[in-house]
Order: sequence, then structure tokens, then C-alpha cells
Amino acid sequence: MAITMPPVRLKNPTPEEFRDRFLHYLRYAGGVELRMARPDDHLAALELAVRETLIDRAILARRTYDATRPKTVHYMSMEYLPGRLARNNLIATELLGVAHEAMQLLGLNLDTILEEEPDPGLGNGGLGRLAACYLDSLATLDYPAYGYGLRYDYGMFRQQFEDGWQVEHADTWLEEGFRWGVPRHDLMVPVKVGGHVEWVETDRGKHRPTWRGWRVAYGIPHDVLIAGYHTNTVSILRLWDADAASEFDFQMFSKGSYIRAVAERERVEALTRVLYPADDIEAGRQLRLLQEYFLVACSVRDVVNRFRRRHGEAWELFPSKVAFQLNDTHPALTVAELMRFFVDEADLRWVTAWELTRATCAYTNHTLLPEALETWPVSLMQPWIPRHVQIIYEINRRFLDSVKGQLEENGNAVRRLSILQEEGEPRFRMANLAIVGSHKINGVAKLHTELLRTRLVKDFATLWPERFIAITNGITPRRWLLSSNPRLAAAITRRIGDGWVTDLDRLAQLGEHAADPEFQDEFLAIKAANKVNLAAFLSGPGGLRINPDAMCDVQIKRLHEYKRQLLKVMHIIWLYHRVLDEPTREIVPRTFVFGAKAAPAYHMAKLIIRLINGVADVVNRDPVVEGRLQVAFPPDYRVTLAERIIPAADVSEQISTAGMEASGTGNMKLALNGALTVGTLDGANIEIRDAVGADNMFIFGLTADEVEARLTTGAHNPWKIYRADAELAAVVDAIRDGVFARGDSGMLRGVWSALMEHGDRYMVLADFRSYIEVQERVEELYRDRRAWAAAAIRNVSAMGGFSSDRAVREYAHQIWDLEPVEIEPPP
Ligand code: NBG
Repeated sequence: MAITMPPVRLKNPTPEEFRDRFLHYLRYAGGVELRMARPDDHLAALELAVRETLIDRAILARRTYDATRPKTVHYMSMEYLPGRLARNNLIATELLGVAHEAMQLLGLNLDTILEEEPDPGLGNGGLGRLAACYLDSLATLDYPAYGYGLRYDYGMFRQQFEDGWQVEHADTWLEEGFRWGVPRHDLMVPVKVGGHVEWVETDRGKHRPTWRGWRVAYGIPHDVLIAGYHTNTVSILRLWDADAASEFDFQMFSKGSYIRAVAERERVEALTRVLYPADDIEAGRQLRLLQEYFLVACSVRDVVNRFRRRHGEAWELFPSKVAFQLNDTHPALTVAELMRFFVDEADLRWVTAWELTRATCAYTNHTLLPEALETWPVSLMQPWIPRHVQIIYEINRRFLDSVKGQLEENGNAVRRLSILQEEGEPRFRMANLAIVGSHKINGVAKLHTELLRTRLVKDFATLWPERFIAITNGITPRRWLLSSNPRLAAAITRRIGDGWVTDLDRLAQLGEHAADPEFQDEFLAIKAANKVNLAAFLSGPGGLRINPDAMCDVQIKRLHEYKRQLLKVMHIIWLYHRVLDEPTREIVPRTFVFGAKAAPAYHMAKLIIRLINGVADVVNRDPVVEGRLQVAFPPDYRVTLAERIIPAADVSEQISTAGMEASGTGNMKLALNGALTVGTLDGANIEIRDAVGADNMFIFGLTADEVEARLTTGAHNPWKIYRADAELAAVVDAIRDGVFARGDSGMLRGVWSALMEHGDRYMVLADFRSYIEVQERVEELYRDRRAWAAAAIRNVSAMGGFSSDRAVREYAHQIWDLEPVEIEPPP
């Protein structure tokens, strides 16, 4: 008997149908009726009503893919920062208007409901947000794609300030209810851990290493569906949850002791308990290693299962069907796990397995900071993944054999190339493993790739120059303009149509409107309205009264010394001193807005947070500067807060020590929303300058080469700079004397000491004067409102190249060899 598949609906509902869907979920998922429903019930029902559309699309896509079996990319990442999803999914599926009307029919307000949504913080910063932008573009461009990650019970900590200090609280996002993840128990996978390796004789009389005595944990995927904009494709963000699952195994490895068995179960489930904050440099983080392995093992198993379903055992096809992109080194074990699978399970010869693995994997490097490069002690890996340890040794042995003789000054180069770091405790260098196991390695901006090639891993670049490529990061215009800045988006659309949403290069057409006074005025009015919104949000109950007419000067990013929030604060102190010296001086009123979390173990970063709050405390209370200088540091910076701040920004602070910021992506978001960049020649700032022109940007400071020269020749002399600049000295002294620490000169001494006693590694003193000067130019241009507006519009119009659509296409062409597949709706 033929079974015909039910048709999949893809027609969008009418407002009345959407209303009925909403009421259905309210009742049958939430168990309430409209008159007793609370805001979170509304949100839940709304999300489920939208999710229904996404699921229809995902099911349809699955049918298409199972039939056409296209090559698929798998983005492997320990971090994702998708932000709130409801509005973006409504926009992408063209349901925003429908939902709006449907809620009106019920006497509800859609915007109010959407404000209820929590923001999943499954990442630290740019690296995780980039992954989310790429999933948006992959779907919008119809590329078959999975994002693989972990479903942490506790994401990035919630930040509060107590007495100016950062205090971390657990982020209980799952308890607030997360409806977007669809659990797929049918796709549960086993993961082996522990045990040892034995040499076992095969039927053919050979001896081969065999992993024995392992235990099993299970991964349960939760699929978060990310809708492509105006297309039927959805990207699947598959997040693994660790589970001790089956009663059977559970008893097998716990040998009858009930209590021990329950404890064991707890241990397994703790695998995906918490996201590790970045820069948490402390050693021995065994759980983090296991998390990385768990992500890799679950995802590879999932991919292999799908491959088998589609292609049986035709492993030679693997690289033409599967691409893995390693987002930094965190998932570098993918290389070893694929080898283990091919050799141990698929029974392929090492050489064949290696060719398939390398042709499948590619690695993106996101940082040049040596202290951020992952290495794992072999002794830490051995008890958990003994077979992988053995495989990595073998990869390394064969690799080093193959390069001997190929490189000039053999000895040292080989030592640097080795995956094994032998000085001190033996460790595996994950970047080396990722590079050796990949056919392409990319940096995230031009300068970054150059420094990767010439400094960080120069021996690899000499060996395989063709494998190193630059793909500059990008951001999705759907979230970072269309959804978060509706006023500006509408104004742009009125001028040039809405094609820019999926073809950001069209923004270039705005260039001709930059000189149009009418558009300038409109632009300024939009900025002003966005600032009023932000001011209202920041003012909050008991909060600061923000002057909405002031220039809005923004630095929002992870707190790190190389990003130099300290330099920004020193500028504020300098300005403050100026006004105190001459209270009647005319200055452009400014509101400084910070957003930043410090890794909990990063002491200096926390001191800098205390300093910012200390400066805010002094400046915001001082009647002398009232309405002219204000410092706002709303706690708990995250995607949702970025979406509020960016549309209101006039000035974008991108002031990292040159050579240290791989790319930056906040720089792109702010420029796209018409903020003017104050920046060093670092990361993607350089490419932004090339696009918008030096006249429409404020470049200052040392170049990467100059920084390098100062650091390596010892030419940097903090005291000399201090003595030569009385205003700078006053700023430094104020920090030392505790002016911003309620007179306690000990509290922030560490900040002073990093500058004056520990060599000022981040060149804050060296760049101070140049920064002050460029800020004076900012003020000057800002006074000419029309000229400012023109420059801001030119910024917007030049941002086409920074779309994540462009970036994803480059990955598809240059790395993945991936073709789009359109999902046709059923007849
Ligand atoms: C960050 C860099 C940023 C870059 C993002 C995305 C890490 C390790 N790196 O400059 O610091 O924009 O990655 O590529 O988080």
C-alpha cells in the first residue's frame, strides 16, 4: 500500500488564522485561556505559533535534501549568541505584520510581548555572535547548513554592579522557558569516554589499537531553527544536551550501586552545565576539555549517521558532501575524531582517512593573542580520550616526517610546527592540530591574516602558503539594521528600495543622498529619536537622567586590556579635568556609553570596570559638568542591549592596540547605523577606512608595526611619556590617588601599576595624546551638524562589503565548495 506524505503547508496564515494558532498554543501548550494569561504565556504562545512555520519549512527542506543529497556545511562552535529570535523570525517569514494584526485582534500589543523574550547568552562575544550572523546568512542564501553547539544550562553570567564592582550571577535562561529548541530524542547519539587502548589481533592476523573499557554518555540534540529572510530555507542550530539516558547503560557502568549510579548520572549531565567565560586562563579545566570533546563527538556522529543514510559506506564521497568549519580551536578535536571514525569504525587505511579528513575540515583563527591559544596537557586528555591522544601523536609523527628537509633552519621550525609542545609538561597545541588537519585556514580580516602568516604561525604559512586565506568578518543587515533600527531602515528603503536587505552593496546608492540636506535632516532626526529611546531605557527607575541631545559616544565589547576601555576612560577624565579647570568652556555635551563583561577570573578587567563606574559616579554627580558629561554603564551587556545602543550611537570607539584585535564586528554594526568610527589601524577598521574613506573616520595611534617595534626593542618608556605630558600625568595621578575610588588610593592601584610599573603593554600612554587630538576633531565635526550627517550617511552607504552574506559566500566559494539549494514549496 502506497503511503502518500501529507502536504506541508507553506502558505502564510492570515491574521485571523494566526490569532487562532496563538489561542491554540495558549490553551494547549500553556494550559490557560486568554483572560487569565500572563505576559510570559503570551510570549510562549506567540513563539510556538511562529515556530510552527519554521518547523514546516525545516521538514520541507529535509525532504528536498534527502532527495537531492547536497553538500552541507557544519559550523562547529562552542559559542552562539543568537539574541532574541521572535522578531527576526517574524520578519524573515513575512509574519511580522500578520502577528501584529493578530495580537491587535486580541487587544494585545506585539511589541510588548516581544520585550518578554530572554536572550540566550551561549557565548562570550564576537566569536559567538559571528556564528549567529553566519547562520542567518546561510539560511538567507539557501546554503544547506547546520550549526553545532552545546546547550549550556547556564550561559554567560548575568552581570550586576555592586558598589561599582562586577558581580556575577547565574544565567538561568532555560528556566525562563526557551521554546525555540525542538528536542530531537530520535537523533540521540552515544559518546564514548574513558578506558584505555589495547593492541588487538584482527582476523587478518594484524594487530590494531582498540579502544576498550569506555563508558557512554549521550547527546540529545535540540534544534533551534533560524529562518532565512524571504526564503524557505532554515538553518538548523543543533545544540547538544548531555544525558546519561538509558537505564540499561546506566546500570552497566555503575555496577549496581544505586547512589553511585545517580552520582555518575549527575556527572555526565554536568557536561553541558555551564559556558566557560573567555580569558579564564587558569589551567586544569578538565570539564572544558570534555565539553569540547562532547561537542565534536556528538556532531561527528550525527553527520556520519546522516551520511550513511544518504550514501551508505561510500566514504570516498565524504568531502564532496560534508564540510566542517572549526570556529577557533575549540572544536579542533574534530580532526582526531574523524580519523578515529574512519580508521577504527569505517576500517579505512590511515592515508585514505587522512585525505578525507583534511579535505573536509577548515579552521578559522580568531585571535593573535598568544595567551589565548589553546593547549591541552596530554595527561589531562589521556584518561578520557586515550585513543584520540594516540591518534594525535600519530598525526604529528607523520606530519613531522613529511616536513623534515622541506624547511630551511630545520631544528627550530620543526619544533614550532609540532603539535606536541615538549617544553615543560607535554601539551598538544590545538592550533597546530587544526592547521595540520585543515585544507584551508582563514583569518578574519586582512591585517589579521597577514599577521597570522608572518608572525603567529609563519612556519606553517611558509610550508603551505596556498592554504592561508583572509575572509573578513561580516554582520547580518537583517538583525543589525532592519530589525534593530526600523526608523533608519525605513528611511533607506524610501530612498533606494528594500533590495539592500539581501544585497547590502546597494547601500552605495545612498552615497548620492549624503549631500542632500533633506536626507541629512531626516538622518539626524532619526538619530535623535533613537537617542531619546536609549535615554529612556538608561534612565530607568532611579537611574541616570540622560541628556538625549548629547553626543552619544559608545564603547561596547568584552572587557579586555587590549581593547583599551582604559584609554576611553582616560579621555573622559581628561575632558572632566578640562571643564573643572575652566567651567565656562564650551564643549559638545557627550554621553559615554559602555557595555562590557569581564571574565570572572580576569582581575585587571574587573579593576577597569570598577574604574569606569568610579568615574561615572564622580562625573554624573558633579554639577559643574551636569548635562555636558555623562557616563552610562548599563550592566549585563548582551545582544539585546547592543540592539538598543547601536541605533543611537554617534561615535563608535574601536581603539584596540594595533595588531591585537583580529577583526571586530561591533565596528561594522555601528558604522552601518551611521556612527563615525574613532579607531586605530587594527582588524577590520582598516578595511572600514578603505571603504568609507579616511575623511569620514577618525584614525589615530600607533600602527601594528610600530607597536611591535616598541614592544620588542624596549623603546616604550611610560615614565618618559608621563613626564612630557602634564595633562596625561594629571589623569594618571588621579587614578593613582583614588579620585575615582572614593579616595582609596589602594583600590585601583593595579591599574596605575600596569601602566607605570609593568611597561604599559597595551600602549595606552603611547596613544593617549593622539587619541585626545583625534577626539578634538570629532568634537569639531560634530558641531557642524550637516557635515556630520553627511559623513555618517557616507558610512552607512559604504558598509555593503561588511554583510555576512558576502562573508558566507566567500566561505562557500573559497573553502566549502558549497552550492545553494532552493527549497521549492510543494505544488
Ligand atoms: C574574536 C576577536 C574579534 C573578532 C571575533 C570574530 C575571539 C577569540 N576572537 O576581533 O577578538 O571580531 O573573534 O571573529 O573571541
